[in-house]
Amino acid sequence: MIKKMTSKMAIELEDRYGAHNYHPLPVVLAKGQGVFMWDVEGKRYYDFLSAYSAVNQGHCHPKIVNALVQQAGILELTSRAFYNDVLGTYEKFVTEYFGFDKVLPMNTGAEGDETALKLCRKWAYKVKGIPENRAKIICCENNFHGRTISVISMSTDPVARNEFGPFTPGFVIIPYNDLKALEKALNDPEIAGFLVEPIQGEAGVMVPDEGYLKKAFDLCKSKNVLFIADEVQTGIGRTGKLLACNWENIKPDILILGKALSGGVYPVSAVLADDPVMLTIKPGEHGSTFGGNPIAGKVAIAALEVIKEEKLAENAYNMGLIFREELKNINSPMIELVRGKGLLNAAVIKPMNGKTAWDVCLKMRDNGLLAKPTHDHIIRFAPPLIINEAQIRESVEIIKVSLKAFE
Ligand code: IF1
Repeated sequence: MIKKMTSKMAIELEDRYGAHNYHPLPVVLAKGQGVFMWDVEGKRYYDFLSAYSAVNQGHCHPKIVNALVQQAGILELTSRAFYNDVLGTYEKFVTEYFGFDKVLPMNTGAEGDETALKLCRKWAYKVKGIPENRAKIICCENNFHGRTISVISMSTDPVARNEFGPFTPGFVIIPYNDLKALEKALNDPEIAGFLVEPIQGEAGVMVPDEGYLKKAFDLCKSKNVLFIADEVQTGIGRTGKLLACNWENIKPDILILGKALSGGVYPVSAVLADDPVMLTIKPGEHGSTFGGNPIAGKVAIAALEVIKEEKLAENAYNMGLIFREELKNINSPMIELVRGKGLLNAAVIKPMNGKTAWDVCLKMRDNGLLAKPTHDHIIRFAPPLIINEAQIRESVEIIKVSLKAFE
């Protein structure tokens, strides 16, 4: 007889057999639907993490799940050694959707970032004329672009990088939201690209000054440097526009997407660029076994259609306004600051009576809402973009009651 899984059993199993590279909030989830998740004991929670913004369209969206199930029973994977009858349709769809000439399909965000770095270097040598092996890419302090060796070579977070060296050379790190620093760094003729998150997620939802991205873009253009936007977390409606770059009307030279490109149903990432950049990579120079597979194509088309059909960027914008206002209205002494854009939000928590952001998250869990602290004192609030006003208000009530418990 198989014993029914309990939270305790599931946690013990992960602890015993899984690598200890995570420290999850103690809650064991067994089901998701829309803005909710349920644990193995059947308790319901508002999901205010959305799998780090992958589940923008809501859990188990029927249209996206259906695309996955249908295609899985027809043709799952061919590799790119052959053509398949979905990829071209998806490539046409996604490039028209975002307004680029070409797409290079990958699977995870980190792979998308790696792809963008390679593309930028190729362009540097073939088009810009930087001497081979000399190209440099500017990135920002407190960035988060993933976990691979080259990506963590850009990191300034000791936890992400320490004892993983030696690192990939060729990165110049400048402060985020600092145009003077960018201008100075751009004076080096061997700079090929500037990689930036339009809002820094892992850093604690750091929203740059208005105009920063546009001015940074213009500075890059004046020096023939590629502006590379990592919208893995900020893209696909999350900040109240389809892309966070849309807030400042800029079209990056290279755009990296992941997470919600599949609605969280399947690992799908994409790198978009126009021909002068994208066509610098030739057959055999880059790829992936799974990138561009038929399931990913069908899933991504469905996930992107849902964003438009359900007007999720607009909803994220409207619900974000209400959420931030209501959160500020709580007037809790533990909330030092509320910031964000659309439904990518964070509260800076001031510890009280020895209770930290972690304790607040445990209390919110007990009261039926899941969120995760970052950097000890920040809590991210990022529900699926399908959330409605009544649900926002109920969620804020849960947050309020949870904070009051510590006063
Ligand atoms: C983890 C953070 C979020 C990303 C941006 C690329 C990637 C990510 C802007 C890589 C990934 C994740 C990964 C996740 C935690 C998470 C995260 F807290 F670390 F910063 F979302 F806020 N670019 N972000 O945010 O994408 O390879 O993971 O598909 O557990 O590491 P990936």
